[in-house]
This record gives sequence, C-alpha cells and structure tokens, in this order.
Amino acid sequence: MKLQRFNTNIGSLSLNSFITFAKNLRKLLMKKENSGFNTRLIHAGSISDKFGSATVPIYQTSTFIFESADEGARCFAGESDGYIYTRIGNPTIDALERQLAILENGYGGIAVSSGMAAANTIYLSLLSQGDHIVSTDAVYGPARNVVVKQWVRFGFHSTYVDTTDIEAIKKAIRPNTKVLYIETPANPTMGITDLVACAEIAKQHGIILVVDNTFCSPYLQNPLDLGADIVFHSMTKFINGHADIVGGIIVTKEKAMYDQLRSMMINLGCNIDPHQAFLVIRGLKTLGVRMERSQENASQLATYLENHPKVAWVRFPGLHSHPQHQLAKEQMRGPGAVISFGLKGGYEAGKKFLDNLQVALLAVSLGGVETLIQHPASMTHSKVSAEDKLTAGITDDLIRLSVGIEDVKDLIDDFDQALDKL
Ligand code: LCS
Repeated sequence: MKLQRFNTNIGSLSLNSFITFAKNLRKLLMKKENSGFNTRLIHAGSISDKFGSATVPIYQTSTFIFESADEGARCFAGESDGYIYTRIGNPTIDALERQLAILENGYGGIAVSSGMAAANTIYLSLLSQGDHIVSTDAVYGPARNVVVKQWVRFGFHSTYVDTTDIEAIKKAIRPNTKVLYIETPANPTMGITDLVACAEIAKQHGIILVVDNTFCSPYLQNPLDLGADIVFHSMTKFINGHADIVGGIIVTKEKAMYDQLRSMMINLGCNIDPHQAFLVIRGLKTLGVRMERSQENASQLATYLENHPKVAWVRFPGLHSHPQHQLAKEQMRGPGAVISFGLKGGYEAGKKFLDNLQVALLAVSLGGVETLIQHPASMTHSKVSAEDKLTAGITDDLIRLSVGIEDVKDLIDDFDQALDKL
C-alpha cells in the first residue's frame, strides 16, 4: 500500500533509481565547469522529475515517506541518500545548495534561514570555549554584536581590526586564534581586504579563513579560489535580489568542514524553508543581468556624487579615489552596486536628504532590484558602541546606498532634487 502511494507520487522510478538519476545528473552538472557563469545560473544544480518540470519543484513537505522500515533505517544510518525530514534535507533546498556550491567552486552548500544564521552556524561550529576570532572591524553590526555580547558568555574571545591593513591582522593573531573572519567589501565602509594575503596568514598559523561575500555575490568574487576555507552570503541580498525573502548560504572548500557545519545547522534547526529556497533559485537566475545593470547604475551615481558640490566624500570600489581601487580590480570582477558617501552638512543634512528622496527607498538591506538608502550609524550599526563605530570608520555622516536596476536618469534626477533642497 505504501509503495503504491509512493509510485503515484513519483511515477515508475523506484526511490533508489530516482536518487541514482538525480546523483548522476548532479555529477554531470558539476562537470560543467567550462560553461559560462550565466549558463550555470540557469542550469546548474537543477533536478528533473518524471513530468519534465523545467524549474525546480517546491517540495513543501516536512517529512518523507520511507519505502520500508529497512529503508528508513538505512536512511538514518547514512547508507541511503533517501530524504528523511526537511530540517535534515529536502530536494528543493538541495538544488539551491548544489547551485551555490557550483557557483562558488566549493565542495558543498548549506542553506540556512538568514545570513545571521550562516554566521552563527560558522561561529558555533568552529569556535570552542577559550578560542579567539579575528575579524573586520566594519563587519555587519549584528555579526560583531552577537560575538561580543552573546558568545562572549560562552568564552569566545574576539579582536576587531581594520583588515584592509594586513599588518593589523598579523598583530591581532594570538596562539588561540582559530578563525579569521573577513567581510569584503565591508558593510558599510566599503573597505576591501586582500584575501590572498589573508589566506597566506591563515595557512601560516593554521587558522580557518571565513569570508562574507554578500556584497559581491559569486558573480563578482570567489573567495574559495583565493584561498578561503569557507564562504558565506546573506542570500537576502544580491543572490535572491528581490527583497522578498531572508536566507543564507554557506559553502565550504572541503568535505570535512562541510560535514561539521551541516551537522551544526541540523542541530541548531536553522534550515531554510523549501518555498523560500524556490524563490532564491528563481531570483538567482537573473543574478548576472541584475548585477551588470546595478553596477553600471552605481558607477554613474558614484561619479555624479563625487562631482556634486554638496557631497564631502564618496567610497565606491570603481572610483580611482577608493583607497583599495587597485586591489578591487584584481580581486573582484566588477565594482558592485553599493556606495557609501557623506554630505558636507553632516548627519543633519543627511537626514533631510534621505527624507526628500522619492525614487530611492529609505530602508535597510541591500542588493535588490530597488534602490535602497539608509544611515548605518543610527540604523544597521546602531547597536555597535560609539567608540567601535568610530574606529571602524562608521561615521555619523555616512550614508549607504544600494543601487538597483531603475533607469539611472530617474535616480540621478531624484538625487538632484533632494540635494537641491539642502
Ligand atoms: N552579512 C552582511 C554583509 C550583511 O549585510 C548582512 C545583513 C548579513 C550578513 C546578515 O544577513 P541577514 O541575516 O540579514 O540575511 N545586512 C543588512 C543590512 O545592511 N541592512 O539590513 C540587513
């Protein structure tokens, strides 16, 4: 009876032959190393079903029926690849994880419920009581706060430095340093860290190099190719790109680390939901075209801002004035679509400017098709202490802009009218 029900669901293929088929397909897709990035965005990781669905179906189920009691036992013993329970694995989520692993040139992907879930899965997997982490001082605020305010209670030590300065990283390393955690470009200062140099330091000291690649997406930067052990993203941003889900992805270079992190994710219970995974798979298909358009718009807006008399300074990797412009050209395949800048009138002028914008939306987050603008010191990084914000370069006048794919003329006209009112 059970088997009959099963057959009604997936047709004439038995569970094992279906899995073998899916595994062979995966191998085939993994071998498509020579296909271009945009082709991989469309096809990598896909699964096929008996109906020939062109897109990955949403397996919106919490649990999976075993063919027999023996098969159930084999699944739990790790002797069968059959699915058990969605927190442990799900075909829709698997498709997303495979695709990101391919795009980041890693061993495997672990999709989680948010970028912060990714950061915490990493912290809790790699650090034990008494261990030390060195990280970028301008890292996304909550990723720093959770370490210095929560994990400190469990004996995690941390040092935050300007990682654009390689000597500062070397000086921060202690005998108990286990992890070097880099965000590049950093949110919101746009500081760029030399990942090849970091990988060398990490290797020398036997430290695990973790990179938050959210600001670039795999379209612009592949940290594992530059020597990192783990790369992760807030998929909420460029990877999904449509400001309609929250999610995260971790990709490891090696199997052992993948197994360690996957086990932590399962035990923490911070898996992504299959429906969200489906939305990310859909959004991801246009990553290349979105990124091209966003960064073209961003380049024009950055130049416009740099030439505006009411603007005090602009930080954008594509501008010659960016302190790590040359490194950005070597390490990234494009400048990205996030700009930080300050107005000559400081925070007060900034507030007025933000309130007067009509096309750009006043909202946190970034990396979507819509242009978003926010004030990090009072918003995303408000919980970081005033002193730490200052040393990290998160000044009161800093405005962060994530450029979308609107017509750039409309964005510039919008900025013009808002700046005119100052
Ligand atoms: N890493 C970076 C670089 C981020 O910018 C964010 C979120 C995260 C990790 C955490 O990801 P989440 O849990 O939100 O998916 N950044 C945000 C920001 O700048 N505004 O709102 C969220």
